[in-house]
Amino acid sequence: MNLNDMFAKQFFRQPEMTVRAHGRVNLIGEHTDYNDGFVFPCAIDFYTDVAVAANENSQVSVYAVDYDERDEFDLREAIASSDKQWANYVRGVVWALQQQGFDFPKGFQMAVHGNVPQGAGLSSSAALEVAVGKAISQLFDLKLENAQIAKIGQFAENEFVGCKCGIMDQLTSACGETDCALLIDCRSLQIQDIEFPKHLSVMIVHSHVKRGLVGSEYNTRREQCETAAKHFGVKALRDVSLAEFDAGKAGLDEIAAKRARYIIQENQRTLDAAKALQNNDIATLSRLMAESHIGMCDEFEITHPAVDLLVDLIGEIVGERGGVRMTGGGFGGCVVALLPHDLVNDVKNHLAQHYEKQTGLKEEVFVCTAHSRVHVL
Ligand code: GAF
Repeated sequence: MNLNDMFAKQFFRQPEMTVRAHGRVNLIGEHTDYNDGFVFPCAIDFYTDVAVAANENSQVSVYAVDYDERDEFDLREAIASSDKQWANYVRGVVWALQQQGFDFPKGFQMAVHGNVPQGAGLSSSAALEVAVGKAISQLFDLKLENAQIAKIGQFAENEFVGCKCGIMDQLTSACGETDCALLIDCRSLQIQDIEFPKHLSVMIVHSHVKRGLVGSEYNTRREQCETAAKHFGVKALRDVSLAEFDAGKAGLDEIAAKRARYIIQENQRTLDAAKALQNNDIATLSRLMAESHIGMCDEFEITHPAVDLLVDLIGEIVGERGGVRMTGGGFGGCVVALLPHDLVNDVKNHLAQHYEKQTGLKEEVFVCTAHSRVHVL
């Protein structure tokens, strides 16, 4: 049954429109977004769809097809957290719009369905936030720009859900470009689209490591970065060069110093990697992605042994003909590899031979292409 039919079954009418927003994978530039730095993601094949229709009253009713659950709230009352986690992304966006003065007079009915793997670090929550923001904007003619919708989604996640994430995931979902990776300046929100070389595949491999403590560890990393920025007397670590870091690190807490060094280097690597991809200089890209992974492992301390193993196994096949590293917030989740199409099967076979044997976990491989921004279907 398609989403329109599911909507009709729940609400006894047809939706006015359906909006689609994609998940994302980040090629390089991890945890740099909330340091006002650079990231280099693309939107991927997986998406969240929301079908909506306006109500005549102030009631909001949301049906999650994938959980077979329904959430209801009234716009005339203060919006509180729900005990259903998925519902908080919808409530959070409505709350964020209200907080920012976008009042809409009527409620709505909504059906949600997504296929972004959950808990994989591929931004299922950002895709939901962006789809909901776009749908409300279209439904009530709020005329929000896509970048504004991304910011509303981030605000919802920071202040309503409680994860102090940066802007990367929402902005990628809101502003993706077909066949391109986006070099995003997370301070100015300027985006440069860089086309993938035709001979490369984007491979994502899910480690299936159960991610625990992601939220709290994520927020801790952010605090450590902020402590370091304060030490250097700057707004964000984006404003510190490696030379300034080396000259001024005395007195900074050892852990915060490790985190800061990683961020400062990762920012530069991201800029260099975007240039390398643009110039089809895959050997350089390969080196930068490898250095990024080592930084995430040793200095930022967000990888996991099973994820490190995936990176090693893929690296054994790909060598300098492609790059591989963990992607996303960390503590499990996925690795991303850029590799020539003709190596895809070799990598799959190599992983099938070794990963499960050594970890007891089964890898899951997705080969993706870069997709376009949030849109009405
Ligand atoms: C998560 C966050 F939501 C992003 O903002 C970003 O910080 C990422 O982790 C790490 O690069 O996806």
